Amino acid sequence: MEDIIDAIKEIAHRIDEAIKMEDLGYSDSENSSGEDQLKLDVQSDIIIEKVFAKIGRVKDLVSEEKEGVHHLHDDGKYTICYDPLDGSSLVDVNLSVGSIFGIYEGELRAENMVASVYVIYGPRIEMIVAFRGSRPMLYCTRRNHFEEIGEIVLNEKGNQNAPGGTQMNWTPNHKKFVTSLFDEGYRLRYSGGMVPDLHQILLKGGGLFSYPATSDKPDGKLRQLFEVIPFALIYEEAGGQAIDENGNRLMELIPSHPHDTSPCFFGSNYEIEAMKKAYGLN
Ligand code: FDP
Repeated sequence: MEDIIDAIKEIAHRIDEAIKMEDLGYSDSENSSGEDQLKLDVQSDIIIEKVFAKIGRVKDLVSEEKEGVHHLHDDGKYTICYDPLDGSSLVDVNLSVGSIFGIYEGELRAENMVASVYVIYGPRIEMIVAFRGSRPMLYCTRRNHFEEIGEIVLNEKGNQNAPGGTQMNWTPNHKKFVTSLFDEGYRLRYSGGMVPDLHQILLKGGGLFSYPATSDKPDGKLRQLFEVIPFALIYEEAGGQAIDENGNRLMELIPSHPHDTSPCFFGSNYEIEAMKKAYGLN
């Protein structure tokens, strides 16, 4: 797996350079979810494809920006599902964005994910790597090299609340629950980028990120393979929980289409238990 992690480090440097040097405007195309693509989305996708093409153990690639599977190596072992530039609507206002990678062995379902990695492009590049069964590890770049910083462990309870989706489309029950956390003293921390928002909660010890079912998006917005399942592994391995609105573990998801979405709740134990209670799940 070291070759794949090294490849992601190379990708991170190249995408970071593209963010800093290249045109931030829109391309003429849409991705497979019907969203306008930035030139940077397309370019990041090409960077990733080129770097993984050199790694024999990568069998297939599935990109959030494209329909279908891109086959690389017949005798490869892993399928990598990735979102090349998550939160790309934040690029033009110069907020942090990220890349997310889910590494699967076998069929594309959560239980077959063996490792998950995300990169955050902020003032510095940082990366979190999680292998199934061990604590996620934080890496930061210094002088252009990734240095291992340490394991990430969530506290039992945090103080941050990152509630996604448009409030007028929330259910009354969800609204009540989000308000109840603020009434307990939770602080609003929501940039609109899944990577920086979940990263902040992980590094500051805990809290809740939610993207619920809404009246306009009954299946949520965030994609299972590229966003939801990779973060579910990281949150569980950090000692937290990741569930859907019925209380099912997101690590049990079986996507029926690569671009399926799911409502999702990621957090430390206290907030997830509070959510289950508010949703009448226990
Ligand atoms: P974006 O549309 O900018 O790509 O991946 C989708 C995403 O960003 C997430 O990064 C982010 O958490 C979410 O959408 C934000 O959606 P809302 O604006 O609906 O809260």
